[in-house]
Amino acid sequence: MKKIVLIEPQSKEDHVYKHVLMPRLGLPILGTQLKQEGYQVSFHLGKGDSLPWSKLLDADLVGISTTTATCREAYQISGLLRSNDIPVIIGGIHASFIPDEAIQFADYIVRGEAEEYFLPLVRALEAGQEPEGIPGVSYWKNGKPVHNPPQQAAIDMDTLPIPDLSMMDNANKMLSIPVMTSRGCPYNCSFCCVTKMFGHRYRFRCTEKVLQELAQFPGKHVFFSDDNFVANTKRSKELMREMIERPEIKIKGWGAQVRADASYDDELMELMARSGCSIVYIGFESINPETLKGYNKKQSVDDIKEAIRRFHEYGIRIHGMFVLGGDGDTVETIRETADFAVEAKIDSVQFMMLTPMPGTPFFDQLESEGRIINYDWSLYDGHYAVFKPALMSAAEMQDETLRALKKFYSLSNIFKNVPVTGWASALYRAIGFGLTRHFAYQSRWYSGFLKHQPYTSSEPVTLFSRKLQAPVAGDREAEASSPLMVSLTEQKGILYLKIRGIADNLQLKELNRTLEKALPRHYNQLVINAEGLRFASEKAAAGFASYLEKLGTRVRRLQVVIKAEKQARSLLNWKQSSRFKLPRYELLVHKH
Ligand code: B12
Ligand code: SF4
Repeated sequence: MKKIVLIEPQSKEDHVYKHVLMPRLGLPILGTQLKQEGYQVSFHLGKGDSLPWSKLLDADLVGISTTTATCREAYQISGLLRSNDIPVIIGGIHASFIPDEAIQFADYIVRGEAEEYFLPLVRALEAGQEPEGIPGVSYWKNGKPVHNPPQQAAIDMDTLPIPDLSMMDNANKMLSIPVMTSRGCPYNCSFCCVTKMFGHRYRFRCTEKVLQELAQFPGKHVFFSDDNFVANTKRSKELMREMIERPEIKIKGWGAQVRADASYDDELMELMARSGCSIVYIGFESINPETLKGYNKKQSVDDIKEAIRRFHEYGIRIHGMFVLGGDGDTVETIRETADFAVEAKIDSVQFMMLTPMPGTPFFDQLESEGRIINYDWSLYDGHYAVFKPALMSAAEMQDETLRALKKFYSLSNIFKNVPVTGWASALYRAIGFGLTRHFAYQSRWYSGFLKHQPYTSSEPVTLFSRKLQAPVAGDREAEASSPLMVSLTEQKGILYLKIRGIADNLQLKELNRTLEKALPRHYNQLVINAEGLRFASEKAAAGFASYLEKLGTRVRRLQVVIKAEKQARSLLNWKQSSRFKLPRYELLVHKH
């Protein structure tokens, strides 16, 4: 098992951050560990279509990272690889919280922090052993998923290698280099899944090691990929002092996520400015005190105002991050937030919609209240209203948030605050002007979906159940076929189509005609369970594959569940094409 390929998939949905080339550091760290043990490792960041498929199909093992918004892309890639007998391990924050879902698409899952368990898992697989006893690993046994108990202790940060980013194919194109100095967060905001994944205890790498890593990037801008870079002010000050004093640290500047209350510490602010901090990303979250309380943010609106004033005083730009849609928020709150951001002269903002991320108490609460209206994980990136807010409709939240973004990134506001924010900020706002309009155009389908979406039942509802076309006597292909049993149900906004029987081309045509009429106009996800479907001929299999392609243009998310590997291969003509164009559907291969 020498050739290991690691993939961080990007979402297909349009998204402001998808234009930012920067990996999360989990896979680069795990890849470095493997490299140090003599494995041949490559790391790729991108959408399925952009990946080097010839390399992927030549791998002995593939590891894929997930967040909630990118898990579907991960599942699609995994399905295609597994149908070619390439073992796949999935890890990352989403798989850690919903392992029962993720394991359906993988051979193995590693839950939680993986640095102590990935290598042992790879070694066990090489030796043909079951990963029994490796903490945090999920795998298949006798057709059932087994979840080993989770790891007990958090990883010791000083045992981690410096991630070797050279294994990433387009590393030199990164405008900002990610460097992680800490994990964990002592706070407990209701919408955030970080503490469940990395814990409350704030752990950090020793200053020496961080400096060693920083010394690799002269002339580059660095982004500290910590959740709260200055949660321990003593160590942050020590690090910044060294960054100022050490001649080998020649980075161009840096940015990091910090809390608003960091601005109250004068010495810290002074050191941040002197060590090259050019921008801070602050979770302001809301200007509605009730919402701040509901989020358990432990921050007041005055803290926000003071932070803006003081960071500007020290010449540091502010990217203000707001989460709209708390139970105390109305349409007015969203409008007022846009006005506040303009008036307070924040350099740039992100107005995200509150999103119930799996693993958070907020997700559990909304789930139990039946308020989640869309379970398409690819929309869980803060750009889409996926639940029913308390004091407005989901469609209002969607439209108003976009309007607020357009207001902040308006032509007038690009230039309005230049005397305070400077030209660099104006440039960001100008980019934001383009991105928000592009996003508004790309996402207009979702607004329509929210206004019309009629199906949200929590129990399955049968929309139709039918027997399709009996075999025609005298036709050889039809004689090999049997009636197709087709049923369409809906649950939680997802349509499930189950097809059983042996299909010939005539029946497939009939299926096409029936679905044309039966499928509702406004829906987002269709799951076709074809586990019980067989084909009367190769021609029929090819016909079904092209039918799925066609359907994939009508449905935003199409998932096809199949059982036999042979059946999977007959569907997969994608591999033959010279340009690896992936199918428009996700393949869920039930191997076990
Ligand atoms: C840096 C960062 C960014 C960067 C780079 C993003 C990127 N490439 O995804 C930027 C600023 C661009 C960004 C943007 C966004 N981000 Co961001 N980001 C982070 C942050 C702060 C650090 C990431 C990191 O390096 N973590 C440290 C490494 C070590 O962790 P890791 O990669 O998860 O890996 C460990 C384990 O998960 C596991 N593992 C991971 N993958 C695999 C794979 C295998 C095979 C195995 C065995 C193990 C394994 O082992 C690793 C080592 O222990 C995290 C918070 C966090 N603490 O993780 C948020 C976070 C990942 N972001 C988040 C979000 C929501 C976003 C956005 C949607 C924007 C937004 N609304 O704010 C966008 C989406 C970006 C995208 N590409 O889709 C959420 C994701 C939540 C979720 N459940 O999906 C997080 C967790 C923040 C939060 N507070 O909730 N982000
Ligand atoms: S939002 Fe930030 S401060 Fe709140 S728990 Fe998450 S990482 Fe910590």
